[in-house]
Amino acid sequence: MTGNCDTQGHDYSSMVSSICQMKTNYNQMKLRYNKCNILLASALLGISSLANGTPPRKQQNLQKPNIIHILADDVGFDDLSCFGSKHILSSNIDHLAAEGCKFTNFMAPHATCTPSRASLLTGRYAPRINNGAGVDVLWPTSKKGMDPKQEISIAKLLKKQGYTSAIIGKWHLGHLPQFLPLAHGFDRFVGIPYPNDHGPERSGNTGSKRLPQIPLIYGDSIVKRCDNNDLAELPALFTLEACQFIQENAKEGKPFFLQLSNIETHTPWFVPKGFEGRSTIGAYGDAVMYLDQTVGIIMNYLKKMKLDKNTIVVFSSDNGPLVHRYPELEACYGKYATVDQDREHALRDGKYQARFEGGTRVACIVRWPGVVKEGTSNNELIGGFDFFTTFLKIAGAEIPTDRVIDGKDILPILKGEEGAKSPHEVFYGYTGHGLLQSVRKGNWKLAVPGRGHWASDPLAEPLLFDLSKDLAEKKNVAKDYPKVVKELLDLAEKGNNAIKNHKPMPFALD
Ligand SMILES: [Ca+2]
Repeated sequence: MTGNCDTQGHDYSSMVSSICQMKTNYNQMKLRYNKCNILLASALLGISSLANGTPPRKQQNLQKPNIIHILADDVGFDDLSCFGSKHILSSNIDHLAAEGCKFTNFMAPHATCTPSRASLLTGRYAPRINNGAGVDVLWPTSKKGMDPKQEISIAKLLKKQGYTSAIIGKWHLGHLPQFLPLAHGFDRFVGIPYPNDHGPERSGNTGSKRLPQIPLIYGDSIVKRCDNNDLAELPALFTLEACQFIQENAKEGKPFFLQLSNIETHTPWFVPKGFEGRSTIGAYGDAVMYLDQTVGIIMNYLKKMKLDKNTIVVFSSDNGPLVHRYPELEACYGKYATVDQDREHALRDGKYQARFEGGTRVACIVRWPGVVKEGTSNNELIGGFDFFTTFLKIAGAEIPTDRVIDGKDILPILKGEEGAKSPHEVFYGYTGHGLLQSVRKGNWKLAVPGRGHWASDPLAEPLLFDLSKDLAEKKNVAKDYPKVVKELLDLAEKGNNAIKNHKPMPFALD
């Protein structure tokens, strides 16, 4: 890289400094525990060569583009300046958007980490996972996970096309070895198995403070238990590891798939000292800006490696933002988990519920030079699981036919082809275990009555919103359109039956 700058020319000396400090920390850890594997050592020692941006030695197969999905955690739809934030300047992500396309009608597709990530990797609504058992938020005490014997991950399918795959960052699909990424066909995993707020400070659902310190895992081995200072440094480490992975594949001339699931902006919003107070809206804003900086470094590195033209880069969040104050979290982490409820959002509600748009509609950007038109915006409804099918088709891989795959090929939409329409006439808002909370058809959105789940209260009567006029879902028009309510309630029943009977969703296209 030229100096310590990101794609916008901003200085990131503090991040380099924090990486160097991390190198020291981890060398000390290595001495203490002698558990550090070769990968860790090579990644840390490779800082200087990474900084030089060594170009690839072998020509990559241009028919097989690399794929990088930068998966943010709990970032709000409008908490990026390119998506309308007036409080958070995300200049590197904005730059990514300027070089690609913004998708303004993108569904995560679930409202919490575990089901959303399961869906991304399998192309299926999460309630279908594990033969219909579904997956919901997992804890360090959980014995369950996404079962590789029952699910086929994108990594496993891309491998047959010559791809090397890595997940770097948060996993959250089961922390026991039989559920970790290597068991799902990933060649590399560097990260934490569950969220950064599932450490000993957290009482959570366990009713005690007996949770262990967050483990940092390489492959399937725990190399370190993270304290709060370590957690603040993890995004830098993950960025470094991502660059290392890119570099190694570039040297080999192999196509790669990288899911960089950095932990920002999941609570606690710890950042290195250089980032404290960088935003004007507190710890959450600082965390978004830290995330933004890591995106800039990745993009700058790709360009220096001359890989950016043959790499699809997707940026999205796994679910909506934390919008309600949680006394339990505040008690654990203070200002690093205290939500500013006065801040207005474009969408109603947020993380934990699929009833309103704020839980599942998130910012999404795709950059692919020569294919995705620069500086464009698209409002067709697409879902996170569509990337599963689309990436596989681009790579020339087979889509599994022995199970229902909900994800559709959205390449025509990515290309901005004239007349390219959403492949989802109906879209469902499910919890990970199959509680249906909403149904969308076109601009009609029905909040389905039923019991509450996490942040959502029980709902006695259906609510209907016209998203074309009321994106914030403030005006319930159910009484004005009883036929629409009935149609969507019928679709809700059909959707539930489709999930229950392992069938495609209503109106799903082949
Ligand atoms: Ca999340």
